Amino acid sequence: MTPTITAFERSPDGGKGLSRDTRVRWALEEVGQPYTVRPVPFSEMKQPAHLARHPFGQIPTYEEDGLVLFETGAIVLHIAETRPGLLPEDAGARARAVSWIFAALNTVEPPILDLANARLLERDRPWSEARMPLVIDRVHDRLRQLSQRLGGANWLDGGFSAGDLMMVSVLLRLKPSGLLEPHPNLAAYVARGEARPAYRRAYAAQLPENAGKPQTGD
Ligand code: GTB
Repeated sequence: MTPTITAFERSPDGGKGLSRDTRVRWALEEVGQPYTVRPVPFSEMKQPAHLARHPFGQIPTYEEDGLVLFETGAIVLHIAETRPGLLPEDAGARARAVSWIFAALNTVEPPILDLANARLLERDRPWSEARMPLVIDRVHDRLRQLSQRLGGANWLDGGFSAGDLMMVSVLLRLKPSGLLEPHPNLAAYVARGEARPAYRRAYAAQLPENAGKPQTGD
């Protein structure tokens, strides 16, 4: 059965590819899996039909043969485990790729989200200006560590994997801020991810003008 994912009916980023359905689309494109999209209007996100798919009323979700998943980490891992192309064959390398998925979501993404919240939601608070340098420093601390580990390699651990897909997806959120620029190997890493044909297809598919068109997955 063709999987169905949910996405914002109208993404607040206007099609910049920053909503989390993009990483799921990207994973599906990498493994050549066609999919359909169920757009969810804001008015329906916290209604029972969508809460049955996602307990927190968010996007994306993933449905296939009666299986309903939420959380992009779980969804991308499921896609990678059920189709070839996103995880290495070797058991150790596979486990390390999974570590990078978790690292992207649990270690690198939180300070990036904190920065987004500080800029978007907390700007008017009296303490906002004083806190901002701390928030930015925490992002740079993680970027420095990641940059050191990546060094001159193309990908985090051998060939491109679901770990890179998740890490690049997380770092993409920083692109408009310019915070990647002091870490040139990370900026190049993100650009390598964006240049992948599967990413290009995922990006094109999430553009508002392509909503509702069939997604081929190849
Ligand atoms: N941990 C979950 C996951 O990884 O799946 C987080 C899912 C999540 O935050 N979903 C967001 C959502 O549904 C959309 S992607 N929000 C609605 C709600 O919580 O009610 C986050 C997002 C939103 C907007 C932008 N943007 O405009 O740039 C970027 C990212």
